Amino acid sequence: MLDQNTSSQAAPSDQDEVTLDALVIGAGVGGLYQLYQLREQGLSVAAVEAASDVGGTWFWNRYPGARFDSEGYIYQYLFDEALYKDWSWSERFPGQPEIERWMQYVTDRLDLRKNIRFGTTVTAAHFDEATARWRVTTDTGVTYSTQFLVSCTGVLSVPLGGLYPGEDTFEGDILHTSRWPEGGIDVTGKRVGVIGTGATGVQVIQTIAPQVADLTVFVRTPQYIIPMKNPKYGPSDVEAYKDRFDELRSTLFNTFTGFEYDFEVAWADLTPEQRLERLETLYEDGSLKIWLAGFAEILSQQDVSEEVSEFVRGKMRERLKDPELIETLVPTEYGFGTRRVPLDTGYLEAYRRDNVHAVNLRKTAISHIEAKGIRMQDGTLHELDVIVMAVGFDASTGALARIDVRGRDGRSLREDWGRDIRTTMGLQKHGYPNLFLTGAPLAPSAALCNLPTCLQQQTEWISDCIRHVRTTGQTSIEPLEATEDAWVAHHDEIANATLIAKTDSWWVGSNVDGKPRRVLAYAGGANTYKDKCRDVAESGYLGFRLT
Ligand code: NA7
Repeated sequence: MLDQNTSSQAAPSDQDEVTLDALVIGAGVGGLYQLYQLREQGLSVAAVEAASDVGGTWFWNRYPGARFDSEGYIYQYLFDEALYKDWSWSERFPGQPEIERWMQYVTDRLDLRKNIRFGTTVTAAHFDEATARWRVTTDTGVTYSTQFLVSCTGVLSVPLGGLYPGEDTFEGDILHTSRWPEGGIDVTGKRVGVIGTGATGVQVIQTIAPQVADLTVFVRTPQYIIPMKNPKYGPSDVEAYKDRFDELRSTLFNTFTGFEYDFEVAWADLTPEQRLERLETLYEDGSLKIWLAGFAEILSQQDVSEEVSEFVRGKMRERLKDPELIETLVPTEYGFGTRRVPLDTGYLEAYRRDNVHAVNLRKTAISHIEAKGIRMQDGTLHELDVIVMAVGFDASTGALARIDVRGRDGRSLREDWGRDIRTTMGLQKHGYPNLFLTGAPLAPSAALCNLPTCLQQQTEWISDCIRHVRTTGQTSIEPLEATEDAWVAHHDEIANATLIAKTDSWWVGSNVDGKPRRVLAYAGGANTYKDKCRDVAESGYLGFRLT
């Protein structure tokens, strides 16, 4: 039922207390589509967004060189052919400014802005059992009473900070990549230090190396690096990918990682020569294909992992040439693809420039940050004008755990996840009726997926679920404890058989002190996951309590 005092077409109210059918937290890729779907269903719905505009990840991550590692044409919404085809990418892997423009295009085209309240951070969300509604508090003083609450808070939205003592004493600029100011900062001719060499660090380093006077990169865990091929798109390229719209729509939701390509051949079925030939072909594609369409066995079999890892190491050694750089920058401690694989454009070659220096933190760790720069434990001081923190995020759980979320009986999500990170299919959590999650742990969208594919699937499932609750005359839905136990057990069984579980990274939460360790992403495949979600819906939500 629509509430009397709101309308699905209304602008976000200026009242201090707003009553809604549904509130969406976040206006990124997931939040925008969720808002649109629920509005189309006729619900009174609004979204709140901490930023001053839409975009989520693509609003915040405006650091130099930020760009897709997914092909642009698979990083789009597929529910509306015209919406898809009326946007044209200028290259295979577009950069942040173009991505942000695309998100603005989607927002305006779907007329979503009027339903979004920007500059608003949710501070608390408490479930009131008497009314079966969520009471949501924000930092602007506006509160919401809503039947359904959907978290689209992003997988990588809480930057890590305060990692080293003395950060506040630094006399130059110190900033996290995901808090890069609009308009940028001028690094020309400056002495810059970058801490962190994940997908973000790689993009920053390769971009600023030619601009700065001096670049010092603090390398702790090196990455397997695959060179990106990023051709510009002319009209015929654009037409060619748009012609594949129907094919993409049927393919993307049926692959292991939501990309257009998938694992096709078994390692054991090929001769050593054929394996090498296949690896060379995939490497030459200049995309994530060698990882996500190579050999699935790299995720579970140590011998295959070692052979493929050695193939990539060989390519990296050829590019780096210098033995000291090879020692610092070629990974040996973990297997290819058990952490997120970055694509690069001259990242490795940047280290061969005279103005770029790699500091191997495995030999000498950072002691602290002080007024003039970064002091090492051996006493060396790296004098700097700018420190770039490319140190990553409190992923998947971070944003929601920073909100005081209370479910039935006053239970706290922060405390629950502080003990053990559990969800039901990454979509709901036992004890928290009518709270829906996207990008949350125990679903592929937590890491192992082309995000728009998985976020479209999850938000569509949530919309269908909400429709079911309303049309069957119920007021709330919540997974049973046994359902959650079964999903967690299923998730763990698959996850713990992979080499991902044995490898430290944000994928297992090891980058955040005290975070309970669990493989965050469902590793059974986005395709399998989608089918399991569909089965739940088709069963009439068996294993869920509808009241
Ligand atoms: P990541 O992938 O978490 O990388 C963070 C990097 O920062 C990584 O190299 C870390 O080394 C390093 N790091 C973190 N803390 C420290 C400290 N205290 N000292 C030195 N180095 C540190 O984050 P990104 O932003 O690059 O990428 C996140 C995702 O965005 C990526 O996976 C894609 O999905 C898109 P460590 O590995 O911990 O030794």
